Amino acid sequence: MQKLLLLGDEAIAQGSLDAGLSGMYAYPGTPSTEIMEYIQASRDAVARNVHREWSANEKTALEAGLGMSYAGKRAMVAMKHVGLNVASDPFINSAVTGINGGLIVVSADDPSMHSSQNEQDSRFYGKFAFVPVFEPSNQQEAYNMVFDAFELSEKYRIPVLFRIPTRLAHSRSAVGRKPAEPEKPFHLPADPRQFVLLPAIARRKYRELLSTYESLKYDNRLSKYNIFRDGKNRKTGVLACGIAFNYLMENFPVGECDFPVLKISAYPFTKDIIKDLTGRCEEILVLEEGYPIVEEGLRGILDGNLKVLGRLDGAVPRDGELNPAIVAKAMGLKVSLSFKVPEIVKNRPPSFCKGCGHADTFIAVIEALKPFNGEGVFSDIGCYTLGALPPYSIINSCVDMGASVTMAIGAADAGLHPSVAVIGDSTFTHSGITGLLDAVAKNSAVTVIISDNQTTGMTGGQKSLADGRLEKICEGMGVHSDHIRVITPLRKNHKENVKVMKEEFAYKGVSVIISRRECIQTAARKKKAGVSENNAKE
Ligand SMILES: Cc1ncc(C[n+]2csc(CCOP(=O)(O)OP(=O)(O)O)c2C)c(N)n1
Repeated sequence: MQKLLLLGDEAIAQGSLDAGLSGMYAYPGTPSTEIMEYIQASRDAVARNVHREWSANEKTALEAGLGMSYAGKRAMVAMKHVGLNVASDPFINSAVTGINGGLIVVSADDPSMHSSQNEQDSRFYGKFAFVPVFEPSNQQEAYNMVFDAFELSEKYRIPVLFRIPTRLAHSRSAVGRKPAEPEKPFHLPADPRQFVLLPAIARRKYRELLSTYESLKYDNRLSKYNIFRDGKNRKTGVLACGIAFNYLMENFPVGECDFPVLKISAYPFTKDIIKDLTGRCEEILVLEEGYPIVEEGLRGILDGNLKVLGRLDGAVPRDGELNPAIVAKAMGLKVSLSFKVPEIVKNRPPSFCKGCGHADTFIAVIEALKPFNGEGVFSDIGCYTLGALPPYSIINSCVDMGASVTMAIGAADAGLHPSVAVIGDSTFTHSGITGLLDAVAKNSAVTVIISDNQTTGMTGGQKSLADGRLEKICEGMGVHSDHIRVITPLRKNHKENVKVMKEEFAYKGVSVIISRRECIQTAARKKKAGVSENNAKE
């Protein structure tokens, strides 16, 4: 058996390729990005011509994945947890239509919000959509689960959700590979109306979905990942979900854990499996990364007859990421912090890279706003959000992808002038475009500054879909060409850039300023790649 040293993200990617994947669809977002990047770099994927292009956003990615499934092929879709909010409409409805070729949706959660706006728990979406959820506890399990997930998906004709947290996505472990499976042949759905959610069809399909969700609990492809291990110490039974099981076991590097432990890595599960714990223990400690979803359910089932410890009673912190030390404390074990964090990896405040075009854009915005209210701008999510920090402190909002444009519209409606949005090129194509259409349709008095560094910088420099097309997109959407201005954010152009901004801020209609300079990180990477290519040719 070949073994590879893989990140959790890469284990899922490799598993999908070995399980006969035909199409990968994703929008970048930490900690999920490496799934697509691994497939894009895979020689096997290139040789097989597995589809592996970035999508405009998570919703378009999921819908394209569903389309590939419609055609009978296996597809995978990946995103960060908040991306599932964007994709939630097709996600929930795809459970009702059902699938044809196997469909896996990977949602990578970010407890403790290392690089996210919230720490929502994707398992919630599984229950919400009546979709089975796999929550691997380690990289090998993640790899193995992909095979079961595709089979389960095809057997029950249902999409399957994978939930992984940052630590699993971004840590490496040896993963043994299984024999590779061929891709599924192209075949259209037997029922031509399967994907037509007219109310009469949807009602029938929804009832089918509810009954499928019940049957799933008994399928071995899910239940084999929920494992009970008995222990002599019967006072406390531990129910550990996904990676929390790994954190638990890290407290027992030598010898066995002597508490009875129920590991949960797949949902839904039957109430019966809980009896292994409730039947022999005085209290149950629930360890789960994210929301107290299982804990809440357990408190309901047990009706106060058994003590339940977890996030809801403070045995475990209510928010934030778990780790082996938190688990040890909750269990009354000795907490051994054996690793000292070296100086070099200590927290450093984030800042713009030296020579970043976003910084020069903000310096111009600050000056151009002075004669007006000078109150700042609506911003969006990307490297440019650092404009919220000193010495700039010019950003008043960062809510969700695309919200800068639409919040600026609402504030303009309320009388704010100038109402200015700052958005990156990738965020603009993700979900700023539709907001701009609103602005054009209503002739809102807003200025949208697209800080175009020609890449998706924040997530590592993925392709930006609007590259070379921004002016045409804005014009095509109805922004008057007189009010589509292109500037180059360099110190030497500062005066001219401030002048352009002042003119557009004064205008009482829709204007777009494209402030374009390539991301210096991407430029450096390209240069390096070019150099090594030249060297290779010599
Ligand atoms: C719904 C959603 N999807 C993905 C992300 C992750 N993410 C944050 S910013 C960003 C894109 C940034 O690219 P761009 O707007 O071009 O700005 P840059 O970082 O290049 O300055 C992404 C993908 C997110 N926060 N929310």
